[in-house]
Amino acid sequence: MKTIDLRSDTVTHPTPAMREAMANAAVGDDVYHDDPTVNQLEADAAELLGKEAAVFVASGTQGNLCALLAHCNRGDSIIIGDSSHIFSYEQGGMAQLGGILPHTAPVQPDGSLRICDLESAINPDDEHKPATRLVALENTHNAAGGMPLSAEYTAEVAEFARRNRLIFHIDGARIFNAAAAYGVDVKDLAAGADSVTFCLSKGLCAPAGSILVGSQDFIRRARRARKVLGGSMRQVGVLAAAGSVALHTMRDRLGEDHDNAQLLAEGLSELPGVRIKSQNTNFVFFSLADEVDISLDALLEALRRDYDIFMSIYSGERGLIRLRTHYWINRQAIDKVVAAVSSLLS
Ligand code: TLP
Repeated sequence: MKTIDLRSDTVTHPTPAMREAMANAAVGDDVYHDDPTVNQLEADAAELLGKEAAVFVASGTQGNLCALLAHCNRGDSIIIGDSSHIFSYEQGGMAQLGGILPHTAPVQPDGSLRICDLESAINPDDEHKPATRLVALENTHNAAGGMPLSAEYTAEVAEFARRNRLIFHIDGARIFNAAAAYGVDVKDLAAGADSVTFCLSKGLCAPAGSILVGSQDFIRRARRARKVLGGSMRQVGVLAAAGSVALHTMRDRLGEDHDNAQLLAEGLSELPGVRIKSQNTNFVFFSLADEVDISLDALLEALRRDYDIFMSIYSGERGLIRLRTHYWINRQAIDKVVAAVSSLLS
């Protein structure tokens, strides 16, 4: 990728090793459980997260929706962060397709939900009220700026869920970034959760695919949900092969993306006119000072036109530019970005 694309880590292309694995993948009909490459990926993913079973799904959105459809009945309520991806960016699939009601709790600046807010979001056992069935966290938290949640905090939420007989789901689209940030085994971040979705695309660079993990019985129901969503694919080992390379070779390098995000934030922070709002894991958010006489749109357009650098305006808050580092952004790219922004602002 010669373009420097910082809009998201979803833009990552597969690596040469992934393309080779895809070309050579053994395949079969996955609806019959006959695809050896998918079966191996699912077994490896379940093991890695410390759960009984796993199912390969098309996307993070599909993984989260399969989880909610498998865990909840129509009319159930779930407790979810008010800026969570599931609530804000998945078209309300839980309500559209599952008849599930979200009850939001405020996401704190560190990406957490306060236990007191979770307690007060539980409906009483009252025939007027939807039954509260589940609580969900997001790790790392996208809208909070890539904030990683710790194993200690996750354990507290797991304990809250157990105490209140609630199911606990984690949208762990970037859970390996959280594991890298805390230097812990991802199992520690998944412990206590009944289900976790994570993405093989994004920072791990697979061209597509996510995994949902949980108990055998839950995964059997999630497979049914995947089927009704039209997400059961056939010789999908060609995608799972890339996913396997992602799972086995791309996790341990995520710290480099975090270091590069830090370098990027440091470089940009030295430019007059740039205000860094936050830098966590592989995310950087920045805005322009009032005295700068170029608009955000004009800056982004000039970066694209003159330097082949792509950034995006963050839709969750006015005036913020959102950057994500990933495998295809190296240190030279960081230097080029800082130099380009510097020359456009001077
Ligand atoms: N997030 C995308 C966009 O949809 C906003 C991005 O560029 O960050 N959970 C989290 C926390 C996510 O950030 C995303 C994708 C998903 C789930 C959904 O994953 P996909 O795109 O595979 O459906």
